[in-house]
Amino acid sequence: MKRFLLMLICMACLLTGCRGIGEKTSDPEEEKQLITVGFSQLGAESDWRKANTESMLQAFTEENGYELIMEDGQQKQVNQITAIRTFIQREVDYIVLAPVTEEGWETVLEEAKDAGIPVIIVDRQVKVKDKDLFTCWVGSDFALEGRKATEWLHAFTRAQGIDPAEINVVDIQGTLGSSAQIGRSAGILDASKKYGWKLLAQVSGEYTQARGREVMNYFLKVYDQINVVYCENDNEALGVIEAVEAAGRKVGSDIRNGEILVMSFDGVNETALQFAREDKISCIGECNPLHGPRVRKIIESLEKGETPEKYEYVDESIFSSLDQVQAVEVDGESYPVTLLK
Ligand code: GYE
Repeated sequence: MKRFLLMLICMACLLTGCRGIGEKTSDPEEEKQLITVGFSQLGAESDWRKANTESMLQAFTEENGYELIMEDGQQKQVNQITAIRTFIQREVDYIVLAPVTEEGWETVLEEAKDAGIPVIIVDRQVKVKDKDLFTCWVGSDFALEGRKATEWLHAFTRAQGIDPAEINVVDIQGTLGSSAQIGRSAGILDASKKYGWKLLAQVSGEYTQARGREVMNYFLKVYDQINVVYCENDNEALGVIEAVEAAGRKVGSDIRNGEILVMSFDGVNETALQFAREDKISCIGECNPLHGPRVRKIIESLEKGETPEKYEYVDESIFSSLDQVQAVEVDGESYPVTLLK
C-alpha cells in the first residue's frame, strides 16, 4: 500500500511537473529556457572544418542562451542521419546540418519536418526536390570560387605569355559528391575546355593533407608534364607540396622554368597562407568557415517569427602574392584579388 501511495505521488508530480520539497520556487531567471540546437557536423578533415566547428561552438554557448548538442559524422552520411534521428527524439528546437554530400537526405529531412523541427543547412548543400524540407541554407558559392580561381590562372598565364596548350593540370578533388567538390571541379573542367588547357586527371584527395600527398605522388609517377596542380583545399595543397619537394621538384609560379604552380582553396590554415606569401601556393580561392554567427542570426530571426532568406551566400575574395593579376572577371562582375604581403 505504502509503495502504491508513493507511486501515485510520483506520477502526480510527473504529470504536474511539481517541484520536490526544499526546491526553490519559480525564479524568472531560472525559468528562461535555453534553445536547444542539434548540430550534425560532417567531420574534422581540414583546418577549414576545425575553424567551422569552433565558430559554431562559440556562437551557441549557454551564455548566449543555447544548448548545443554536436555530433561528428566522421565523413559518413549514415552517422549524420543517425544524429538527426537522435535530435528528433530529443525534441531539439532546431537542427543544423553540415552535410557531407548532397544526395540522399530526403527521408530524414522528411522525418524532421513531420516532427516540426526547422532544419538549417550550413556550408555544403543538400539536393532535394522539395525545398520545403529545409528552412534555409548558408554557405559559399563553390562554383563561383572555382570560376574565380580558374580565371586567375587564365589571367596569370596569359600575362606570362604562356600558350594555353602548354598548360597541363591535375585536379586533386575534394570529397566526391560534396558541393564544394562539385563546384570547384566544375571550375577547372569548364575552364580547361574553354581555354584549351590539358586536364590530365581528376582524383579525390578527400580534403586531407595525407591523401593530397598520396594522390600527388601517384600523379608525379604517371604524368611527367604536370605544371599546374589545382587542389580543392589548403590541406591537400600542403600534402602536394611535400610530394613535389620529395620528388626533387620545386613549387612556384615560374612554370616556364620547371616549377609546378599550386592553387588551392580556403585560406584558413596559417601555413598555407604563409606559403601563398612565398608563392609556394600561387593562388588561394578564399572560403570562409565562420558560419556560427550567421546560423545564430538565422535562428534569432526564426525565433522572432521572421522568414530568413532561403539561400545566403557569403562574399569571398581570392588571395595571391603575385601582383600580375589585380582582379578577375566572372559573368561581367569584377572580383579584386587580395594581394598578400
Ligand atoms: O573547403 C574544405 C573542407 O565544405 C567548404 O570542406 C567546405 C570544404 C572546405 O574540408 O577544406
